[in-house]
Amino acid sequence: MKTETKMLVLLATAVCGALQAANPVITTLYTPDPAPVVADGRVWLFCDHDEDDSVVFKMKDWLVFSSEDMVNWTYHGAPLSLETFAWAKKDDKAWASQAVKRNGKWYWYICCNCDKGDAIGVAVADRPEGPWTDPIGRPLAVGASFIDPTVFVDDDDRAYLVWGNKTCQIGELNEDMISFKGGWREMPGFEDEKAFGPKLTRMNWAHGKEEPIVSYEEGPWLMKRGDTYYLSYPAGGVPEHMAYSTAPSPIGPWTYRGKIMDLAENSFTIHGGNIEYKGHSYMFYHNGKLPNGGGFKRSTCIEEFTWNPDGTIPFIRQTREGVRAVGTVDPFKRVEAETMSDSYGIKVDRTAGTHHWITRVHNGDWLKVSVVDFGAGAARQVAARAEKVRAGGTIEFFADGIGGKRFAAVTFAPGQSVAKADVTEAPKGVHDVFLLFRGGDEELFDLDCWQLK
Ligand code: FUB
Repeated sequence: MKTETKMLVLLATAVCGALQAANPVITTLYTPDPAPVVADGRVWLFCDHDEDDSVVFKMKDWLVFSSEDMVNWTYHGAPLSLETFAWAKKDDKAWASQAVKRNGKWYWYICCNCDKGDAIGVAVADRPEGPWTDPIGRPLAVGASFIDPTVFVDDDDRAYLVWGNKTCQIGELNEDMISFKGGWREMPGFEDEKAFGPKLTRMNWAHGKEEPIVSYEEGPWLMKRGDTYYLSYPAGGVPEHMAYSTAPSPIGPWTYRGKIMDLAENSFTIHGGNIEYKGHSYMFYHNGKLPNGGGFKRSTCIEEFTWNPDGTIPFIRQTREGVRAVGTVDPFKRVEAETMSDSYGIKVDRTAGTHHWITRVHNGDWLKVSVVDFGAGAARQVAARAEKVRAGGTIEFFADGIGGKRFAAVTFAPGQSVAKADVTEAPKGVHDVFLLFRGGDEELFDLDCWQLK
């Protein structure tokens, strides 16, 4: 396709992109099995990572993002991988995880394979971006179908880990968060239909007959609201929907409460959990709706919901629109290039550490930062910093959509790491901002950040 024609197609895509769905919320990588946690005034999103070329589960590392407004997410890298755990098989099974902050330290519970089978591991860090280390040098628990750990610290400071596929195991953690008080056991009542829902039937080929099997599949999420404990989980066999049970204690007795969500679009799994943030309730889950997505290339989505007056969880509809912003972005402070609500064409670096940037930037690619607050319209200059300039190129800044108001354009010549330009007709108030990348056919630059003055 000729460059000008390609530009027209991409501009049309970008304009539609501005008006369209906010789900999935991360567009630069595949982000399955989202595990959100609120800490230090932000929502931290821990997830695993389907590789771009996955055709079966191909997962090597775990990712971290955060947000203060629920629509723009900042990438904090891939600080944890199978390499972190010396005992982990390096067989692409870096599956679902959850992290929690306790007594100033972060604990990230993951699952993968070890020589003896399915294993749950734990890593510890001082901050979500890491560095993360393995504090025990061995798995925390090993057993058949030991996957998908969820961690919960109760009001009385007792902490629990729950996990399992077609089994649901619970163990109380010691205060150190890296050992169990007395081992673990199957969740009481796990086989009871009143506790975990009507059973399904499955063909037992060895015995040549159908047998009943629990509806609970995997991916538990344990939380508490008031005096009630909630365990939500993918259920119904595969493809999975999301269901939940409630109990007066973390070990039951559980009562099955029904379906929370239908099957995820374009994905045979669904997996997630809920949080409260800035007075809103959110359910995180994944689907396969990112371009080229599918059952092995899944992406984090978010829906807001309102608890029923009786404390039950409503049925939550999956939407393309996602959630509304609960904050704004201040462009007069450094805005990381890897902070965005949507994008086209670009990727992010795949490193650990605290410094990150966007990569694979080509002519016609773009990113969107939502709800940017320009204040009274005093912006005079925009400055951008490149992590690495390749062929060089221009960033055009638009308010409210590509083809909307172009208020600045900065150009990086090869070898130039900072580019500045005057703002023409500074926008006032809150707008979505688009950064459109222009240049030749080569890769243009890796972008680190931008800021208004
Ligand atoms: O992401 C790999 C596996 O798929 C997870 O561990 C399961 O919960 C399912 O989402």
